[in-house]
Amino acid sequence: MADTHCPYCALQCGMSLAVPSGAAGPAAVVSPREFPTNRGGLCQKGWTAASVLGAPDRLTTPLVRGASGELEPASWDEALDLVAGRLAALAAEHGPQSVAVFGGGGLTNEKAYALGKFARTVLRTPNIDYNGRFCMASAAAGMNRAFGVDRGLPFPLEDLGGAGAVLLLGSNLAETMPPAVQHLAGSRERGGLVVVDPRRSVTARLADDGAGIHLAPVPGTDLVVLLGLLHVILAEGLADLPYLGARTTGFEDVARSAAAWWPERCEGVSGVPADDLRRVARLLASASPSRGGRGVYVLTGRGVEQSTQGTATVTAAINLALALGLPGRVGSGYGAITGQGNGQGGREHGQKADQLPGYRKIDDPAARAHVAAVWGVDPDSLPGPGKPAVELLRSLGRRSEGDDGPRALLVHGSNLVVSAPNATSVVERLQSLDLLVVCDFVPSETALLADVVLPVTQWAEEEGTMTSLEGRVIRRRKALEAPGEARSELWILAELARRLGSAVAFPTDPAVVFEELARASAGGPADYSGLSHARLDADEAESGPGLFWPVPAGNPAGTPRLFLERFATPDGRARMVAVDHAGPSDDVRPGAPVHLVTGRVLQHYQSGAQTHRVADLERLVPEPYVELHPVLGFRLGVTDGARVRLTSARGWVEATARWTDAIRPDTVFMPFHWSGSGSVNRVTTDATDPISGMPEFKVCAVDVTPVPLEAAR
Ligand SMILES: Nc1nc2c(c(=O)[nH]1)N[C@H]1C(S)=C(S)[C@@H](COP(=O)(O)OP(=O)(O)OC[C@H]3O[C@@H](n4cnc5c(=O)[nH]c(N)nc54)[C@H](O)[C@@H]3O)O[C@H]1N2
Ligand SMILES: Nc1nc2c(c(=O)[nH]1)N[C@H]1C(S)=C(S)[C@@H](COP(=O)(O)OP(=O)(O)OC[C@H]3O[C@@H](n4cnc5c(=O)[nH]c(N)nc54)[C@H](O)[C@@H]3O)O[C@H]1N2
Ligand code: SF4
Ligand SMILES: [Mo]
Repeated sequence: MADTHCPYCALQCGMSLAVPSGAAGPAAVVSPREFPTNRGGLCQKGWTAASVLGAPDRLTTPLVRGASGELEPASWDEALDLVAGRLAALAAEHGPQSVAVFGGGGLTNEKAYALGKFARTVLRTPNIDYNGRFCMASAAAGMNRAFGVDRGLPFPLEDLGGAGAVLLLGSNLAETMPPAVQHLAGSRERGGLVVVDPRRSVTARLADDGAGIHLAPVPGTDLVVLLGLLHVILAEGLADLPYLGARTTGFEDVARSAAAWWPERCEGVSGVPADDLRRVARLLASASPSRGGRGVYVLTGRGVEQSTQGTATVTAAINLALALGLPGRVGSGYGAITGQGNGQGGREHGQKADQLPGYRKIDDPAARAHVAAVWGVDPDSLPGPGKPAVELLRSLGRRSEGDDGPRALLVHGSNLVVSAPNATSVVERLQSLDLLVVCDFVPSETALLADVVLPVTQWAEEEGTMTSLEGRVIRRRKALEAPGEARSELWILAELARRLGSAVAFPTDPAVVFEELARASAGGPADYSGLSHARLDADEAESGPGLFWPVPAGNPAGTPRLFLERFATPDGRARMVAVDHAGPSDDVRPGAPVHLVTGRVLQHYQSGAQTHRVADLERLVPEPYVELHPVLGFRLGVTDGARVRLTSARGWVEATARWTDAIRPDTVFMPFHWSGSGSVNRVTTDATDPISGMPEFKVCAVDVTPVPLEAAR
């Protein structure tokens, strides 16, 4: 029996794994465990998580593309010698930047750290980024700018329970983190849950029956909704002026920018009735601490962040929270709901293009000196910042004057072919590489394109740490042996480093890697220096709920709530920044008259690489689908259950139409969990937010057409 956490999302539900004696590994039995985020609850993905480990097509040996063009089993020596030899040759001929690395927010802290270190010290390439750019980059940019630090929830999730009101923008928590819904019970009882989503999602329905209010804006117009709410707060004298004076800068500019967005003007752009905006603004104000309320939380999810104005929208949400005097007060605050299992820790320890461990900036001379000393290298040997993910992917294999894109890519923990925006062009870029190496534990669509596939251990087969959506550092524990020859990435990176002649040490024991990570993070914003596996184990044995960073060596209790005294900015005040609405990059137009929004469904996880291999989940949601309103269906001749095609400027996708009145009639919704002709990322845009580099997954313009019966398979 091992106490561990679910392998999937950032809620990191506590669970125990038992392996019946005599049974093979995947027969492990999951049982929920008391942990503050899930309190004994699990979703269907968590319950069935162990079965993926025994998937019939689990990768158990390295694969190398042979002369026949097929991937064929190879020994570890053959595969690693081949990879190291080709990486060395490319670097010698074209320079170190000719090799690129793509990481993932599902990797443990130890693996993410080792990957960043490997890129900077062995490959010496600036070209490393990761799938968190698709996920948390806008929230991170907005929080860093306003608060000087980015911890998704700067308070324990349980704090939500006491609030009078929760404003949830672009998050479908009831499907993406079901056990977290219990933390909304308090605000629902008090009639204070406000959900903003163009769909009447499962989460939006939680606001029915007097539990709160659902606002359904035109996709991509949340910034206007937020400016309208701020306008009402200011116009009706509901702002917390003493707090604004004592704890913020920039309020005057922000107030001026909101003055131009009176509710009726907002209604014209967002479609949200002006009276609803007033009602919500008053509800939030009456629950806010300055008016004697129980407290308010403003929370954002991918629905508002995966946008070319994602950072601006997060900034507007933070401005609203600051105007109400919420951040840095017990019982109130602003937070962004981190997505991937280690989406928080994965964005702290150096797999981000501009980052060194401890959430340090790679262009900061003091940070370079500190981390280089831990790694035993010359600070001047460390590369500078690289390109954010979408730009990096676009540059792969590109050859033109003055533009020599990477020729090799190592992928660790992402299934780009399905999950990257404008995916058809990503496949073209991957195919133009001299060498594609994919580490995975199942043959994902991306692995199937690779020249070399390296089988890894995952989750219940390894020790490590993860950092939950609240910045709580927790232990992942090994319960079973990995099948066949699957090896940990820590070992793979060490073996490649050795073959590439590096003198830098790459320990393979996760506890030792963590010790080094802790030293490298010391003094940085995400300081783990007071932590070790032993300390985390001891804390859990005393039924401590994990430790929240920063945990500097001098403050071993950790920091559940940030900003209570000051923000992490030079002057200690939160920075308010005026922002304005520009609209999506790909707005509806003749030829593409319908908004397409994308997202998730409870039973499937991300690219589906894992959940499509779980029979129970596959049975519940067996095929890709598109949600549309019957009014739109009638108008376009797309009946319920028929096959429908969505066409954008990038390409087309086909799926089964599902009629529902839970969506705006000018909008269709499609989850992104499928590959091939059902992969919605064939039509999404790869336009990005100018500050965060985050792609605009959530909104694009499509033409919606029925697929004639004879053409539909
Ligand atoms: N079942 C399941 N759970 C998951 C995951 C998964 O793949 N499957 N992935 C995990 C990860 S990595 C992440 S990042 C989280 C994501 O968690 P969420 O952010 O909750 O998930 P999404 O479904 O992507 O988007 C949320 C909502 O945004 C809405 N939306 C779309 N466009 C707009 C808009 O313009 N404005 C507003 N206000 N809303 C809009 C969609 O209708 C959708 O209901 O989930 C995590 N949990
Ligand atoms: N249209 C649209 N597209 C989206 C989104 C959206 O809302 N709409 N959301 C975006 C978001 S928020 C995210 S987070 C991305 C996620 O999309 P991806 O980055 O594709 O995420 P996963 O499908 O989880 O892929 C992770 C892969 O890593 C493997 N893996 C798991 N553990 C390990 C490990 O320890 N080591 C290695 N080497 N491999 C491992 C898994 O088997 C899987 O193949 O998708 C983005 N794409
Ligand atoms: S909510 Fe997330 S962490 Fe919890 S069981 Fe489901 S997928 Fe796992
Ligand atoms: Mo994500």
